[in-house]
Amino acid sequence: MMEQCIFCQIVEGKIPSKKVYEDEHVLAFHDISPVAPTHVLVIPKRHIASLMEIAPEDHVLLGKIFSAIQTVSRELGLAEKGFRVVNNIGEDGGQTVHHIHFHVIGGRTLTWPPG
Ligand code: D5M
Repeated sequence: MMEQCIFCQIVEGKIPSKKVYEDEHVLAFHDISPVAPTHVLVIPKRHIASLMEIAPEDHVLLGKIFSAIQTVSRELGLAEKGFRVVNNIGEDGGQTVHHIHFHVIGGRTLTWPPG
C-alpha cells in the first residue's frame, strides 16, 4: 500500500514533482491539476493516510506542516491577499490520494461554498 502511494513515491524522488518547500519532515509541491493560479500540496514525508489517522504524537508534525504552509504562502505571494487551505477526508470529502495533504490554493478570488 505505502509502496504504491503516489505521494510517498514523490517524497522518495521516484515520481518527479515541482517542489516549492522541503525540510526534514515536510514537502510541498505544485498540484498536477491546479484549480487556481497557485495550487500547492503540503504533505508530511511520513505516510499518514488521512486526518483521521493523526495520532497525539503527530501534533508536533501538524504544527510543522502549518508552519510550512505559512512559509509557502508568503514565498508564493499569497499571504497579502489571502488564500485557502483545504484538507479533503474520505470519499464524501473528495479525497483521492490517501496520503494526508493540505491544498494551498490562491491567486484569484475564491468562491464559497465548495461544490
Ligand atoms: O487531492 C489529490 C490531489 O493530488 C489532486 O489535486 C491532484 C494531485 N496529484 C495527484 N497526483 C499528483 C502528482 N503526481 N503530482 C502532483 N499532484 C498530484 P485530493 O484532496 O485527494 O482529491
